[in-house]
Amino acid sequence: MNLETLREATRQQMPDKRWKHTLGVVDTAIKLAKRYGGDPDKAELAALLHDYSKAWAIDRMEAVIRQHDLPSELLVHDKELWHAHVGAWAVESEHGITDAEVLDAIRYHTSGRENMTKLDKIVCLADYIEPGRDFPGVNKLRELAKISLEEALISAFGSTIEVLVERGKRIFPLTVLARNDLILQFKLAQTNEQ
Ligand code: DGI
Ligand code: FE
Ligand code: FE
Repeated sequence: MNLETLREATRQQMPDKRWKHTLGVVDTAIKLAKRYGGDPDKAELAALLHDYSKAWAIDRMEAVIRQHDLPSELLVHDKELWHAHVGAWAVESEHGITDAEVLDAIRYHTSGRENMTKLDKIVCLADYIEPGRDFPGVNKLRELAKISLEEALISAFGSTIEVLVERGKRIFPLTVLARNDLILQFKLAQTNEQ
């Protein structure tokens, strides 16, 4: 598996704007990995592939979920969640990516999950704060990202949950589990520091 081939294949899945976002996530993920003692190579690969299926047609994603036994629960939640699971399936089946850590970081980059790995956290946070992102509160997240992966993600998931509630949307349970777990991890880390 050659990184240049993967890069080209990924670029071809998406419009230019999404590709630019992807490059921003790659850059940011590598920086976060270096800052927090993660693996920069895995961070680069997972970030490159994180939105592989983002621009796929809804019908195509639904077919993958149904035909390849991805969690059917996805079908009753926001379609924005689908590309993460479908993308992990796609890069494994189309490009032979087998690194479970990388596949999980892609699979959970939107929702998060309980017991997020360092790589999960890095990719998820890089996705929120890459330089091209512009939403209320993004600069606060960029500042928090300099202090703590956990604290930044607690805030990021909190804002996402607030927006979903405001819009009357359902919340994927993994996001709530992820946030609860991160709060516990963050508190424990603070207690240990004292
Ligand atoms: O693919 P991106 O746009 O780069 O970012 P993403 O994969 O984090 O997708 C974010 C979108 O997913 C955002 O608009 C909120 C939406 N979403 C819908 N339901 C949920 C959700 N995000 C989370 N974390 N949890 C949900 O339940
Ligand atoms: Fe995404
Ligand atoms: Fe993204």
